[in-house]
Amino acid sequence: MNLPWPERARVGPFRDGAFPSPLHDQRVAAILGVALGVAFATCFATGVVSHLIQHPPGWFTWPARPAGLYRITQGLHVATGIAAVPLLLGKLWTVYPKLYAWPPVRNLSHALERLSLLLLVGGALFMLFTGVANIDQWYPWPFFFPAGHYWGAWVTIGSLIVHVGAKAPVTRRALFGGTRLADLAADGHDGRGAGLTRRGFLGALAAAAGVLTLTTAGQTVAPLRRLTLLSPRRPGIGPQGLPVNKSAGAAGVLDAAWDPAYHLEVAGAVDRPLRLSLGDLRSFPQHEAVLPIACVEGWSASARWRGARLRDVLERAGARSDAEVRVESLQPRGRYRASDVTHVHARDADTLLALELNGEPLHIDHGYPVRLIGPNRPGVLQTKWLSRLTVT
Ligand SMILES: Nc1nc2c(c(=O)[nH]1)N[C@H]1C(S)=C(S)[C@@H](COP(=O)(O)O)O[C@H]1N2
Ligand SMILES: [Mo]
Repeated sequence: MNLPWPERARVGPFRDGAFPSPLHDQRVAAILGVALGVAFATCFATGVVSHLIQHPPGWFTWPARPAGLYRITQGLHVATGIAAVPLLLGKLWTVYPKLYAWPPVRNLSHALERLSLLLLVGGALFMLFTGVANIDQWYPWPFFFPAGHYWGAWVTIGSLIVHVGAKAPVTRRALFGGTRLADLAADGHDGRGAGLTRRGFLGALAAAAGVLTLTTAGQTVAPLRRLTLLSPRRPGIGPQGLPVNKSAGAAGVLDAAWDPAYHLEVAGAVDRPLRLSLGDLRSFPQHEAVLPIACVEGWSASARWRGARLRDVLERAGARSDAEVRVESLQPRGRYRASDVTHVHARDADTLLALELNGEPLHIDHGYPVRLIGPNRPGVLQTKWLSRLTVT
């Protein structure tokens, strides 16, 4: 044989017909692409909302009502991310023969497209891996998870938009031109014998996504509780019927929290700085509210909280009516030892300095002596073991 060099290089997977499965086709790729597009868009939007709530720029105000809104947006974030795992793996398997396309690079725009796919595939795998690992509180990387996950999201969504733009005509043709969906089962076999049909392949991926979603949603949706095989925290399991993310021992607050001389300081932009004992806090009108803890990791659980209203305490101290508050914990170190309360949440009748949970004094792991709990705040902002309120 006397083939010119480039043709002689076509060995192994570069050969024509190296990938005979009829599942490596544009229609399967297009259907999975649309499903992934919807999942990633929902995951991105809900993720950005969560980021904005935790780092609010001037133009953004997150409302205090409905009280369970964050539980829904963050539940969706985690559910769509998890459903995307089997969809992405299926899609990558469907299209991976294109890695061996011949010639490897046709022209400049083809080269750029292949390069952008590197960002898209790398970004998507990075987002799903870091997200799932975070749910398990496993951090096998040197960077701070929220920052890496946040910037990774922009890279991924940017290259996804480029990809959707580049593939729109092919996708439209694959989905609406020629063969109907009903033909899928029939034309899955091409005479080469055994193997999944296209419908069987897509059905298996959809089932995998569905099972993963159901077994994860149980950490938020009470009727699905018994199905939560994969989620590390289950609503209803933990002291006082509520899961705990950070225990008092792990936070290093045991001595300070049990100290009989405990006081909550109220300071900053107030007319009358206060030093409130537990007895003082109990002498405020006690208010009860049913509010969820909705963790960024996707689990959530409702509970009945009781304590002094934050706004009553602020009023006693003579704070302005539009005051914002930084709440700090007895916890000496750690990123989540403090949080900010916007004026919308500080004025809300259900934002409490909670002393009781489900009819009993707070368990030490739930924030005894006092924790903050407010409607529609991410769990990470529901600071436990309060030591100080600074009004700004
Ligand atoms: N001081 C302090 N408060 C904290 C945390 C923390 O690490 N330190 N973790 C937060 C997170 S991430 C969540 S989800 C909730 C969990 O509340 P729970 O343990 O009472 O269920 O508490 C929040 N309050
Ligand atoms: Mo959390």
